Amino acid sequence: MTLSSILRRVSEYTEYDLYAHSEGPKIVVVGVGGAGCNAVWRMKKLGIDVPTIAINTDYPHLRMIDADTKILLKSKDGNGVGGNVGYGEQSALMAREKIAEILKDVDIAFLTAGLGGGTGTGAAPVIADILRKNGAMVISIVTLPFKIEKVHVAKAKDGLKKIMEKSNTVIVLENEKLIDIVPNRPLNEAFMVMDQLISYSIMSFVDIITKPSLINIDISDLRYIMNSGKLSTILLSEGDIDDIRKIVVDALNNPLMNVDYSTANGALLHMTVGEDATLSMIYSTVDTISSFLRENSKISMGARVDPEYTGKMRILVVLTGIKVPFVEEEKLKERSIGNIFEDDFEVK
Ligand SMILES: Nc1nc2c(ncn2[C@@H]2O[C@H](COP(=O)(O)OP(=O)(O)OP(=O)(O)O)[C@@H](O)[C@H]2O)c(=O)[nH]1
Ligand SMILES: [Mg+2]
Repeated sequence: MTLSSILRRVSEYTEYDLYAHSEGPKIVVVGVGGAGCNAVWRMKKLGIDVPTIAINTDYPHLRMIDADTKILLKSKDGNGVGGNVGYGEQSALMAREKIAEILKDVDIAFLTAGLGGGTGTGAAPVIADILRKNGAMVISIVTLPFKIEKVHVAKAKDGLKKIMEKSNTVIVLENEKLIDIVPNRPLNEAFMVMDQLISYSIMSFVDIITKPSLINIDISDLRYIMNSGKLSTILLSEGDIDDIRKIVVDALNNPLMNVDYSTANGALLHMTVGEDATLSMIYSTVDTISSFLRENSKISMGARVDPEYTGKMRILVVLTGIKVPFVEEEKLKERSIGNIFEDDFEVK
């Protein structure tokens, strides 16, 4: 992206644009299965301001959590489907019409599930399909199980393929990465870290779309980027504006996903900056990120001024078209995140 195109985008921004988009797209967050519902619950606690929908076959769990709408899918005893993906899929198919009715008129859906169990893995692709057929853009955010959850891993692999077929993009996060980040914490606390990340990412996304920006990312930008690659990852970081390179490096060094960037062909970059931000700062952030993408990659950017960010910058990057070893079934190339860190940034 060139400076002139950034300037063009800035000059295109008018009061009229704000007015024209004031109604905004209808966005919902849908959590499926135990992990998905937990993520939705966390977002509710954090004050997300778009409707939340929790879907599960597990009645006691669904009862316990907080969401704007809860959908109980049928299972034998109301206690989940015990890891049976076929039952999970069937339970959603049986409720197809009801789900379609509740999720009608949705423009953008964030669909989240922990892959590996029966309900999330089986039902989430069905729900994504319903949403797409209703005309919604579906951004799925899923977690992959720990390697030691052996049976779950195989189910997750199949589930991931299915959800990829039904979503505009699937953002994948690996539970395994939690071992590096919170090695000594009990499992439920480690899951909370993951849920927090999912929640924060979705809430940032919603923020990008719904709040007026200095440079807007609208639904068509989003559609453009989200259709550029089936698998995506989210990178998040913030820091002082005196060291923009560090902010970018920290984002690229995101420890929650082992990805191969070499195939990345699209990025959505959103920056939150203070009133002291300069155009050259924004330009250098965009430039650094785009240097990691292949030539002719699609990149869309937005920036928002928030007085709380004076002297600071927060970036959220959604990289699309990445490879994940789990899916590719090939060894992650040596050009891993860690190596990018050292080779390309010469961080001391
Ligand atoms: N991030 C996160 N992951 C979880 C949590 N609980 C379980 N997981 C992961 O998600 C996978 C699926 O678990 P659940 O979501 O509980 O399964 P389910 O979809 O409810 O399926 P059934 O219980 O078989 O009906 C597991 O293999 C774990 O790797 C959680 O609270 N947060
Ligand atoms: Mg469950």
